[in-house]
Amino acid sequence: MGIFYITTPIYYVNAEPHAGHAYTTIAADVLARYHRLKGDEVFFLTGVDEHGENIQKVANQNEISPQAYCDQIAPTFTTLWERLNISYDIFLRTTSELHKNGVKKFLNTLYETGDIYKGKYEGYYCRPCERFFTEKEQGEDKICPIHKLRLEWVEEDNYFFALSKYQNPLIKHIHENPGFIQPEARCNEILSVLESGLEDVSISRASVSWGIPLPFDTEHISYVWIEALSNYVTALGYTGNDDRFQTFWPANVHLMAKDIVRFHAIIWPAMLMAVNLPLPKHVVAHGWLTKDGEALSKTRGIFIDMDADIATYGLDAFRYYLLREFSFGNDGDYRPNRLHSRYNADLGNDLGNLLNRTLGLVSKNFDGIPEPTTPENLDDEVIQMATETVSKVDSLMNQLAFDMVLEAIWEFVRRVNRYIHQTQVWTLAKSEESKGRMGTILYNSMEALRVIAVLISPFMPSTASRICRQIGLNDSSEEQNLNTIRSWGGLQAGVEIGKPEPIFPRLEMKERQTPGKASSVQPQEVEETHLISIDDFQNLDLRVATIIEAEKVPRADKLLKLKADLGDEKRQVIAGIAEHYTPDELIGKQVILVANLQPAKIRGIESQGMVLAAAGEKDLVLGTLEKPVAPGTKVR
Ligand code: ME8
Repeated sequence: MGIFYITTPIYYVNAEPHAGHAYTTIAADVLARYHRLKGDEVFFLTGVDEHGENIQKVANQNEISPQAYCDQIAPTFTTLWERLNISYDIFLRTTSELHKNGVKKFLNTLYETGDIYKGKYEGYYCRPCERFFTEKEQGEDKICPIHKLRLEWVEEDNYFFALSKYQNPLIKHIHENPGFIQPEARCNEILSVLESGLEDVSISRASVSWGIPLPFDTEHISYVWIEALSNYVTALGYTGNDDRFQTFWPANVHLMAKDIVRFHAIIWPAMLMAVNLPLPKHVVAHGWLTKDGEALSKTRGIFIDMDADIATYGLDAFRYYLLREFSFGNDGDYRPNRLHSRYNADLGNDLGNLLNRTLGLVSKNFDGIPEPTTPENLDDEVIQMATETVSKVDSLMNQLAFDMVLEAIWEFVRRVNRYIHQTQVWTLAKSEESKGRMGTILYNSMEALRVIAVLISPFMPSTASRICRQIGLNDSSEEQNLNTIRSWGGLQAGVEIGKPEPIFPRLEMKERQTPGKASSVQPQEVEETHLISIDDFQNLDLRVATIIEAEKVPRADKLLKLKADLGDEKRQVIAGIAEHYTPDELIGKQVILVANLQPAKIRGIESQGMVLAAAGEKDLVLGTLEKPVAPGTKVR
């Protein structure tokens, strides 16, 4: 059993939380839940950053005291986290005594190291960022790149932290600890900042009154960032010998978006080095969640309507979409129509149907969970894939590759659906003899569902519980864990199954559901559920494309970047075929391209379509044409 301490940033309370905050917090929740499943002792910290000039200003605008203002806003965060089923262990408020006492202790320790000195600060300052910009960062026009506001010239008597002294120790630490800053692009960014030289940072503000006074000079208020960063230790009751602190420090993962990685990967580690504390193991920055390609902004009315989408698709589908759709380190554009497609395809068609058809057949033909008989090759394949999937998920989870974790689980879901199809299990009820075989296949399908339920439980906790109840694990998914799914046969034959009910009823695009209403939709006939209409098929724009260029995508073993000629236009396509084709052998090949697929960014590169291939368990063969035709020809 290991220890796992995970943190989100503590969010500013100058406005209510939005989907960007939800994205980080859901990702942290998934990790916390996954480590609990592994049997680790987990501590999951989130909270709010309540001090500083910006909060003071909003409170003034609202004509209330900053404390009263914070007391009003902080609960909007906890309410949202409850709605999003966030399993945090502590919600830290920086106005709490726990934090204030910890900060005093931390700053005194820092002061005693001799790395703090008093000086005058003159520089360009961004008020919303609450920070000075170094000369290199200011640029010629002196505009803050985040807030697009002109930087102000500010002169102050401040206390400074001798950050510059830590330039080389930080570079050394990064080189000696691969994976300290993730992903690699962010690590390189930090290294280049470090290599171009560090300036000392001011750690107090003379002109701000809403904050924690410096313990060694109470005339000065601690700079909000310095105070906020220390929340990661104050939340553990930092006193140097507190039990929780001893158990959980150093943090395993500090999670955030790329906007604040410099604070976490430079200033915070330097502060820790100064006071002689171990550094966090990983500082992980995910990408930016955008809407229609634009940054979320309340003032500009660019927001993600979480309430509407959760009401329509349910919380678990929303959580699934956020982590399945985007590659974690990259920016991701939130698109309700993609959520809709994933809901119907991945959740309804793949997972929901697997559960429905399995349980439908069990309840129609058996009293409770059927007894398995001697396995055949096909059964062994499924059982082996279950074990492989558990290992694959573990390794991808350690890389925080959430999208790939879910893809690996869904490869298994689709494999089990294919198993049901290959064995034509629904035809086996005819005779007593074939019914034995039917029982084995259905038992295995239920076992597969048990494995799937446990693996998805960090992402979709309520869905996992519902599946567990339906497959006869009376209680919930809670008694299951990563160990229980490492061996096959956890379900007891003869046990009564729960009431089969659809978990993701199909939704039409315009249909907005209210919570609770969803389950009133009836499941379709089990054997018909994989059929599509001719209209569905005609929605696909399939075209012949000639590959005119092909090259490997750097640092992506499976991906090739193709340029395809469609007659009157050229398309760039990222295809997961690098393990099966070399770039050279592709030139001149004619393939079939899904031409009206929404463009997507794969590893940061735009892909404008998808090539069709036959994908077996091990082989992948491109669909080509029997004889050459004009590029762009429609395939029907
Ligand atoms: O920076 N996409 O607080 P903050 C993805 N108080 N993540 C987003 C996002 C978006 N569009 N918008 C916000 C602060 N986030 C400081 C932190 S920590 C010691 C102090 C998430 O309210 C993301 O995690 O501005 C980002 O790093 C954080 O909110 C910034 O939150």
